[in-house]
Amino acid sequence: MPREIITVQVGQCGNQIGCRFWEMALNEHAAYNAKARYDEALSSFFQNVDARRDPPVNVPVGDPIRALKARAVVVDMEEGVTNELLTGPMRDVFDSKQFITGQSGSGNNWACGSHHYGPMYRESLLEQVRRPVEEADSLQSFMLLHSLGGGTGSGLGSYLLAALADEYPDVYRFSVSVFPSDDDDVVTSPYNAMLSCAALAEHADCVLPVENQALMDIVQSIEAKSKNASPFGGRSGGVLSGSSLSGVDGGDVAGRAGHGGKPWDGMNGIAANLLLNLTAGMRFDGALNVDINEITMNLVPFPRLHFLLSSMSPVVTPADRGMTVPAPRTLDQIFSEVFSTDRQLASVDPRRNTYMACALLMRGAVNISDANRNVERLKRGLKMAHWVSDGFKVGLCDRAPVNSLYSATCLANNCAMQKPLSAICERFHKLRRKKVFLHHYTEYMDVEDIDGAAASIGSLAEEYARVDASRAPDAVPSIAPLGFR
Ligand SMILES: Nc1nc2c(ncn2[C@@H]2O[C@H](COP(=O)(O)OP(=O)(O)O)[C@@H](O)[C@H]2O)c(=O)[nH]1
Ligand SMILES: [Mg+2]
Repeated sequence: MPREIITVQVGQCGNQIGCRFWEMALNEHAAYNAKARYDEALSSFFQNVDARRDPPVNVPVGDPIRALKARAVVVDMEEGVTNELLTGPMRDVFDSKQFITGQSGSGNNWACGSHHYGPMYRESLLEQVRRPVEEADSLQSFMLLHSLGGGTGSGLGSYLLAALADEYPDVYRFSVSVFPSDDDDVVTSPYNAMLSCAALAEHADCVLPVENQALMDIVQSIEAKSKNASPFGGRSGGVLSGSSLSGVDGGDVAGRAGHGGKPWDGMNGIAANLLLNLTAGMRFDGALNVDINEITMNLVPFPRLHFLLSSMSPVVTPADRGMTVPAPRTLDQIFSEVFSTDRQLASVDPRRNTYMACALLMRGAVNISDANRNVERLKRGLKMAHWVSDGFKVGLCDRAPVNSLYSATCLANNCAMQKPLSAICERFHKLRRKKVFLHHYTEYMDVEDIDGAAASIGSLAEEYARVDASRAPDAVPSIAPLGFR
C-alpha cells in the first residue's frame, strides 16, 4: 500500500502550520509508539536516519528509532520563519538541506512568487523534491501547505504545484490552502487569492480550503467557553492561561504573539490537527482504513470540483499544549457536530447546500454499526445530489487523538463552496475595475492571464451553483395509448 507523504510547506503561513503539524505529529507518535521502534505508522511522515554514519543512512522499518527526519521540503523567499525552524524546538527533524530560501520575499505579489521566483528556483525546487521522492518506498502524495493571501505561498506554491504535476503526474497532489479573511491585512490578497485558486483548480487533485475567519471564530468561541467555565473569569477554566488558544500570549515560530493580532498559533493548531486526523487512517490500523487518495477518488465526481470542506470534532486535541478543550459528551454528538456551522473550517453552512459526497473519518472506539446508524440519522437532514445513491464514505481508525476517546473529521464535497469562490472573485473585481495594484502584477504577467484566471474561478463557482440547483428529471411522461375504435 502506498504510504509516504511528502509535505511541501511554502511561505510564512505554510511554514507556521507546518511547524505546528510536525510538533503534533511527533507528540501523537510518541504517545503510541511505546517500543521506540521505527514502525510503518512513523514512516508515512518521517525517515529514520542513522546520523553517526557519513553520509547518514536510512534505518529500515522495525529497527530502533535513531533520528527522525521530516519528509518535508521547506520553502520561503524570506529567511525569518525558516531560520526559526532551524533553531527552534523542531530543529532536529529538519535538515538545512531540505530548505530553499530567498532574501527579499515576494512582496505579497502572486505574480512575483509564481512568474519571477518560480522559474528562477525551478531547478533547485525540483532537486529538493527529488531527494525525498527517491527516499520513499511507495510515495502516496504531495501535501502543499500554504496561504493564498501573500506572495510566496500563493504564487510560488502555485508554480510548484504545476511543476509537480509535470514531473510526477502519477503522484497525488493535495493542498491545505489558507483563504484570507475579509479583514486581511494584505491589501493585495484579493489578487493573490483569486490567482492561486485558479492554479489550484487546475493543478491540484484535492484542495482543503481553510478560512482564517473560520479558524478565528473557532478559537474565539473556545476562549469564550473556557472563560464561562471558569469561576475566576477565564484564566484557569478550560484553556490554560498563556496558551495560544487563550489568545493571550501564545506566540508562534516567528514569535508573533496572539495578543493584539490574531491568535495564530491556535489557528494553526486547528489546521495541523486536520492533517493528523486526515492521515490517521493511513498511519494506524483500523477496521475501515481510508487513505487520502481514496478520499479524492470517492469524493470528486467532476475533476474541477475538488475543493472539499472540512470540519472536526473535537476541533483541537486536548493533548495539544496541555489544553483541556471541552469535548462533546457522546459519540452521537460528535457525529452531529461535524455537520454544524461552528465546526467548519470555512465560514459556510453546508447543510443549506447540496452534498455531492461526504467522507466521515472516525478515530478511536467507533464501530461500524455506530457509524452506519449515525450516517442514516444525519443523512435525513442533508441535501444529497439527486444522482448520488449512497454518497458517504466512512473511515474507521483504531487510534483516537491522544487523550480523546474518539474524534470525527468530515470532508464534504458540497456546493456551499461556491460562496468562498464567489467572494474571492468579488473582492478581486472590486480592485480590478479601478485597476488598483494592477501594474504590480502586469510587471510579471499579461493582463489577459489575470482576467482569464478570474473568469475560470467565476465559472467554477457557477459550476457549484449549477449542481446545487439541479433537480432529478421528472419521470418521462407516459403517452396515453390511443386505443382502437
Ligand atoms: N492561519 C494563518 N494564516 C496566516 C499565518 N501567517 C500569515 N497568514 C495569512 O497568510 C496571508 C499572508 O501570507 P503569508 O503566508 O504571510 O505570505 P507569504 O510568506 O508571501 O506566503 C494573509 O492572509 C495572512 O492572514 C499563519 O501563521 N496562520
Ligand atoms: Mg513571506
